[in-house]
Amino acid sequence: MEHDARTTALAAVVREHGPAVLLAVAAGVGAVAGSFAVAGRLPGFVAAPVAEVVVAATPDVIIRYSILLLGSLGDSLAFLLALALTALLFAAVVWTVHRAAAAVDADRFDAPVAATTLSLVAVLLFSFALGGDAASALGATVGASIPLGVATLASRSVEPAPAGRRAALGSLAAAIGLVFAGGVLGSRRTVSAGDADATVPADSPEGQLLGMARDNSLDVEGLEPLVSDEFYTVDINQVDPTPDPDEWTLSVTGAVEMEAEYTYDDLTSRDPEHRFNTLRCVGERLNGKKMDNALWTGTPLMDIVEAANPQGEYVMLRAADGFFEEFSVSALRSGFLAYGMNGAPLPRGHGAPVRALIPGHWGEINVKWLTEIEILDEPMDGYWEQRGWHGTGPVETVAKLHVINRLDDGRIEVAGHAYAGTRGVDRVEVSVDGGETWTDASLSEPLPGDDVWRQWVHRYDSPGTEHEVVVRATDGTGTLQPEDERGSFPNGPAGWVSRTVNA
Ligand SMILES: Nc1nc2c(c(=O)[nH]1)N[C@H]1C(S)=C(S)[C@@H](COP(=O)(O)O)O[C@H]1N2
Ligand SMILES: [Mo]
Repeated sequence: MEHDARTTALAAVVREHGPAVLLAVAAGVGAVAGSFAVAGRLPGFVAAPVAEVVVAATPDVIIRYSILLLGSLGDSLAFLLALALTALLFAAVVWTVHRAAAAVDADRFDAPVAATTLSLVAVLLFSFALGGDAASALGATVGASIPLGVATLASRSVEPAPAGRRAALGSLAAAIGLVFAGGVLGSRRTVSAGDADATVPADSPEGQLLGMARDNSLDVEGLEPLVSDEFYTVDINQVDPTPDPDEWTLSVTGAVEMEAEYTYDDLTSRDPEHRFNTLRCVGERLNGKKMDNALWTGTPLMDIVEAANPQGEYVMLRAADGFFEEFSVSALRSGFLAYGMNGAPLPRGHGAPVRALIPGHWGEINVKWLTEIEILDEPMDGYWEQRGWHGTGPVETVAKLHVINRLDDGRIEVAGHAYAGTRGVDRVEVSVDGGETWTDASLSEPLPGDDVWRQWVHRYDSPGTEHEVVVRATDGTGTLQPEDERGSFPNGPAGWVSRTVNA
């Protein structure tokens, strides 16, 4: 029967080519793991350019939801896809070389060894072409050589065929081992996003302000302090750029009387200022965790903007990762250029060497890895606005409910953070009966600054049954946080946070 014949033919193909393909895939996986072990999640990693292509090729509707809404899950999916594609690219290189080598007369030289050597040379060249980084390319080559070496040895001692089943399975096992080893090594290399650092001298200006933030933080089990322990990140790319501060410049261009260019030294040689500033992502859930506060060190943007004498009312901030956001020059004037965070140099994940901080606005216009300030005559869409979001305006007022503790004396303790941008938070009220009656929560002492969150806490006797706790904030202008619920897209989440508490 024709169908059977086809199945048999397919089986024959699998028998003939299956081991070679498996071997090539194992080598590809080894190459990616080896490069990661050396380079970490940095631009030299062989999967970095592939990740860029993945993001560029992803339709805007998916980007719209995946980065801001799915957040780290969307990030991980795109990164995994990039890793898999990179491994397959290397597999294709190895397979092609092996095929070519097999076509050569095997009697005249040691075919498996020649094929392995040739494919390793190809892996070295290909990974250098991808990552542009010699160490990472060597890592990839060593990574690929292990599964290939295992296969060569296995095929010589066990089977005559160059890529027998046993050889292929051995190489696959080697590749899996490499993924674990490379994963551990590479994660260590990847510079952390940079979190609150305890080694800042207590008597430095930063140390004193961080000390004040510690002192003002409410003593509530499980509540994040006023300077976040872990500051969230949101990025359009899988692998962050790493501009060299010595070569980095910030240019002021467009509708200005005087275009200008500043070096890292130009900015850091000015008298440093330290500001608390809270950021919140427009794409987060209402009671989400993409809202954090840090102490930033840098210089006000005002002087730089004025020196250029802007002729337009709009500005586009552009960054080294291809990100760009537009807003008004008046908001830019109160902005800040930050090169330090929590007493340490600005971490890579938060935009080193220099990022913008624009008080009171959603996180997205706080452009990281800033390279250009372009003054515009006409408004233009930024990166997220091109994808349907409206996240360049002032933040909504929010009171979050992140902590529910049962105290030893039987009472219930609820707590969280409240934030209202430059309007400030004056009051947080809590209802423990689903919104019927309201009580004032205690607030943390305010920190200095125009754009800083506060913590709130409320303790009460349990009603003995399941009940609904609702929180709402009032901002510094006396305006109560609107009750109507709204999802994140496109203007950012709104509404009162409520959570069910079991007695
Ligand atoms: N260059 C650049 N700047 C950026 C982004 C980005 O992807 N690239 N993300 C923006 C978004 S959506 C937010 S919410 C904030 C988050 O800053 P963080 O990562 O330091 O928390 O950075 C903004 N600045
Ligand atoms: Mo964001």
